[in-house]
Amino acid sequence: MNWIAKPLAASIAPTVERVETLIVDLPTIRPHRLSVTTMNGQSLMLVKVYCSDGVVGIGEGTTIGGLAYGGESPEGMKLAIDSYFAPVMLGQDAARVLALMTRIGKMVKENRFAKSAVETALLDAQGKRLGVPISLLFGGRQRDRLPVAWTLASGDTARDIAEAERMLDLRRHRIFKLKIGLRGIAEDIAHVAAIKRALGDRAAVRVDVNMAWSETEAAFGMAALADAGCELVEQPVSSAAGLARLVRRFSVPLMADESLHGPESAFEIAKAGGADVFAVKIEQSGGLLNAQRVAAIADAAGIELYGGTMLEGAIGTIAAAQVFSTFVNLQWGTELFGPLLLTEEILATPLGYSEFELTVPQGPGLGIELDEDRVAFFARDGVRKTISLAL
Ligand code: MUC
Ligand code: MG
Repeated sequence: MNWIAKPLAASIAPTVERVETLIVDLPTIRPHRLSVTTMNGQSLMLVKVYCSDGVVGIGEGTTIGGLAYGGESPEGMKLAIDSYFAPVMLGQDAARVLALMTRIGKMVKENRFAKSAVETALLDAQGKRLGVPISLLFGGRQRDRLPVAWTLASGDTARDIAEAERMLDLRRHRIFKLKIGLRGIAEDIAHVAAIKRALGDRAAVRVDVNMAWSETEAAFGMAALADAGCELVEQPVSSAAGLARLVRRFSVPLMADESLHGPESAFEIAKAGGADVFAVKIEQSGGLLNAQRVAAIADAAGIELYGGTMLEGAIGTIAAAQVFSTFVNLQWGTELFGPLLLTEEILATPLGYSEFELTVPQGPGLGIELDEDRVAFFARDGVRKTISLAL
């Protein structure tokens, strides 16, 4: 008897037949204020990869406030995929995801967010083809449910406290990340302290400064935040060297976010001992495969892990959840709450948030299904329907 499974014959390998992109604009439940922008809506760049075996994979790319956060925008991703990714993907073996991403990487130097969207679609297709969730393609899950933090970013202390209380009552979140850096430091510290005082031991309070502080401001801020009961400070300054100096000076854990751009930067930060925690994001990493590499570098360097978000909708959120579920260590949980910030559902079955956690779907690929009528309804048709710009 022949015990060796036959490899897929080259002649029947599924190939990429068509790549389609669209932008979907969805409003947010309230203005979301960060130091870099205020979001009133989110634009999802969706990509569909149609394969010769009839399988269709979907992926998503988002940014925060258009170009306010980094070099890519949903519109730019769409343009890059239509003009530069699709031509090198057509006719290629869709099942060899790593090889295809390497091929794309030779033609497209940067564009990590667009790469993440396309890779998600290829992995979704491959999982559907094999009848397994994406997590299984990454070595299998360590966990089926992920703790999910919520970001308080209304800009108003009383409103943030009320929002946190509601989340605790709903048993949806008990870790809160406060967006600070827009106001003066003293005002921000008072805001954090008031929220921590109101929530006490019922919830964890963390902050994200989104690079708004200078190093001297951060030195003052870190000490005051520790006194206020803040347990984690995310990217207070922009420079990686500044972050490394702050790590040495303060005991409150420091998390790298914006300075983390995939495996190479993870390695540089790790070498410099430049962070206590990495906020791993599939888009910032350049895809799920790179996110797993970032996690491996963190593990090797003794850096702890947190599953971050670019406020993706359901597709990007579940793509991240699939790979985060496989991380050996995920000491700080995740913030995969993006779909909950949006007023509209675009899935046939909404995601499962309960008991402070998100359930990672079990179905093939991403394990989710789009409600195509709703997607078509919210698809951008010429002009964008939500505004994200307000300083
Ligand atoms: C960031 O900088 O972490 C994540 C949550 C949120 O509210 O904004 C993002 C981006
Ligand atoms: Mg951040």
